Amino acid sequence: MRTDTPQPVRLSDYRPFPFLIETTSLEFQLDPSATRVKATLSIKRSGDAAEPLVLNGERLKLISAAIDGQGLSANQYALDAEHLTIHQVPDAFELTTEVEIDPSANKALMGLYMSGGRFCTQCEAEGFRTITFFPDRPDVLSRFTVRIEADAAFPYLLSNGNLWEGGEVDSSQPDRRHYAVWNDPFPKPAYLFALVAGELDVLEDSFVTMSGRTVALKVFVDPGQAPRAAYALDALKRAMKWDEEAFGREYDLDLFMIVAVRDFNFGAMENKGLNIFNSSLLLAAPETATDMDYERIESVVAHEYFHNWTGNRITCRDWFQLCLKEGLTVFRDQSFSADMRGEAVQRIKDVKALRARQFAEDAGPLAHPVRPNSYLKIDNFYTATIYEKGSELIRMLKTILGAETFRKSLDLYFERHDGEATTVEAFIACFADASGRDMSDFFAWYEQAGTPAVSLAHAYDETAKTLEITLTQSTAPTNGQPIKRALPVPVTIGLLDGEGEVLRDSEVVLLDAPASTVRWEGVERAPVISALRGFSAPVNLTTDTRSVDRYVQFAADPDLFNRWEAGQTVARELVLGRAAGTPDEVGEERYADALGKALVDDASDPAFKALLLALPTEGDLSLAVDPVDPAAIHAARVHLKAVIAVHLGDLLRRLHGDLQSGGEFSADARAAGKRALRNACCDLLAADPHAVNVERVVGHFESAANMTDAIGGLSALVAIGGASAEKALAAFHAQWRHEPLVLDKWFAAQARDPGEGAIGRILALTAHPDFDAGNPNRLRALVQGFSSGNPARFHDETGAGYRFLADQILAVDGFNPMTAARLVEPLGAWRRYVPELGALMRQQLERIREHVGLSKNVLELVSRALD
Ligand code: TYR
Repeated sequence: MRTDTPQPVRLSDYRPFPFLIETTSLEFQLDPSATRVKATLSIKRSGDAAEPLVLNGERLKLISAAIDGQGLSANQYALDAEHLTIHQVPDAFELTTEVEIDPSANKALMGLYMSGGRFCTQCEAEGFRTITFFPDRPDVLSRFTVRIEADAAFPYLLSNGNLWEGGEVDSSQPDRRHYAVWNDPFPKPAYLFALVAGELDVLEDSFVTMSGRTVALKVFVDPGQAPRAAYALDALKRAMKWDEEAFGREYDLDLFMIVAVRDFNFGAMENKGLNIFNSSLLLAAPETATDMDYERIESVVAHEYFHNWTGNRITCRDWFQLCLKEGLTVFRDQSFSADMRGEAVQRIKDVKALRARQFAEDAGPLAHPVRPNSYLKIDNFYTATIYEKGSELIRMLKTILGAETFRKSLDLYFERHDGEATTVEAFIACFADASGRDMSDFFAWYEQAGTPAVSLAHAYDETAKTLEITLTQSTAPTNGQPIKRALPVPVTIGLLDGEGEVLRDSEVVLLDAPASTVRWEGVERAPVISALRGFSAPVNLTTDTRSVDRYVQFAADPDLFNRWEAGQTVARELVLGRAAGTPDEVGEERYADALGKALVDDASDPAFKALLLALPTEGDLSLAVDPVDPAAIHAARVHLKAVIAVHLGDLLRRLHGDLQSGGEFSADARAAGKRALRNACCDLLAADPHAVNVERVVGHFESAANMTDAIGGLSALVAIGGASAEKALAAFHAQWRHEPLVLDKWFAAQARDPGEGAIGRILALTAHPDFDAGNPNRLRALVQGFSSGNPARFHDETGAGYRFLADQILAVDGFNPMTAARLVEPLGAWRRYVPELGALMRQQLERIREHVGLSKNVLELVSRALD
């Protein structure tokens, strides 16, 4: 058993930092293995006179420290593994420290590290403390000036803000050291600091803001990759324009830079004026990137840019307020994507992701509120709950208050808190003040974990023409929160008749009690109730809708989200029924039939049809049963796919043929929608793998003119298995072995192989010369691709899948705890599985917990999972 129990950080312990750091001047002497960082901080006391100065600092070699130029003697300060404490300091002074760090040894990818021979940084949440001694907390804002010096092997020297000066240090010296000085006029917390140095190519453009200022835009990428940055740059310009129009937000510096790096723990980072991206979310060319990549690039470029206001200009007082910037910014990027790509399709995709990641999290031991109140490692709280559920809360505010008041409230927020580090309370107060409504009930959404279950029952009185709708809600207990309150749940409802004609347009019903009944008069015919339109609240809804009425909705609901949802609900019932031993063959045929009709509806868009064709994922299905038997779900789902493939074979093949596009590639939503539909057809045809279909799938792969089709074909072949899959995988590897981003896809496709014996093949891939656990993209492609994308094999009855995951977590934890911790979740769900599997999952969690030298990151998650 471990004896050292790390202490949690609690929201209730928040105290302001007792000093102001008015300016911060950093001087970097870059060297891959011995970088020197000199920091000069001008400090003023703002708190109690007795307070010592306590700075964060980890893995730093202290060279010297001085106050107002006077070197500190050993008895004036104390140094431990995490802090530098200076006991007595004046009320106003200048502190200078010099430290040495080793970026090349930094495999945790936090702080200053090397990626592809270049220097780069990641400071959110607590990476800055591995660069220099500093109050590394988001409520300490300072004006930064950064001088970077390096030798000629690092031609670009970048940091936040505007470039002040640069040039050669001493041209007579043979190493030709050069330097650059950057100044960021906006006070910022240390987590927004960034530095990049190295050889890069740049793609440039400019943007004229709404007040007529010209902003230079630069995207930096690995040499030779500049053409692949064009789409990101275009997305950036669209995002800048959109934020002006939708939220009145204008960019504030003369320069905006983005840098792409290959080694990055997360997706991207909003450092002021210098965003740093995982290259997988920036580089795109038709041959190498799928439409999904394009879509994500567009949304992440927008997300990081939008942070300039929601995150940078207004930041978080402490990390418990993380959703203040992340939930809001996800909402903003989702709204942007909806405007770029179509509202309904975007909403469906966002809800699918929400259910897959957030609902799963909320249903397990790792459930936590959107605003948590304690943590061991804040890195563990970059979760779907903070991000995706956080965004849903903002969306509900808009639904409840209406678009106009919503905008007014945000205007007030920007005006009131610009330049501050603030809280969720202050944010919600803006909505209360702008609307004149009491928003205190709404706050419970931030404090309460778990997905509410809402149920709807109705009674229609044919003679009185009245309809009564009764809504009830309850939220199951979660870890540490046994008792739950009723939340204000906006339920958007519209009515159709049995022919699919509109009886009533949408209306928002606010359910803000455990139960409530609304009565609608003058309902002329027996209604089909279309509730929770647009997924108006992040809840699990069950209704008393009859199966026939679901088909009415599936064919005719004007709310496209609910049209899609009706189909998913039918499919879910069919799969789960079969998995439970009560197959409904007539129902399966009927569903296939209805899908066939939806496919030939000329009025609907191909992207939407592609979504209709995709069955609920195994993860989604597993959320609807207790306990989960993954093998039964897998088999039942495969069966329903096969029924559809057989029933609609001719139609699918015809569509697949008709949708083939020659001509030039376009990344736009229309063209992507057609490719999505064609790939959905290919995916279904693979579920009925007779010779004609297999040949078609092989043809799809071999004739692919873009990565979307190539991956669509490859995945379908892997699902079929056998010789054609082997051949395709070999060909794909041979073609793309020098393209890391594409090779990630090759690993991911195999990780999702549902075939017998897949675990052995996946294990073997960890020894493949191209596998590199040190690179988070490659690691996730294989390991997360397997644990989250391949439930049939992950839940192998021998427990081999669980063992594999635990081995990977332990191996990676040795050098990159943050990324290791992000792999834990699939095991965390052990309680929801059939007991034989649950016990095996639990065993692996226990094995991880007992591991000597385990990081706090992983320890926190496995302990919570076992609680
Ligand atoms: N703030 C980043 C975002 O835009 C996410 C992030 C967080 C990136 C922590 C890296 C990191 O280490 O969502």
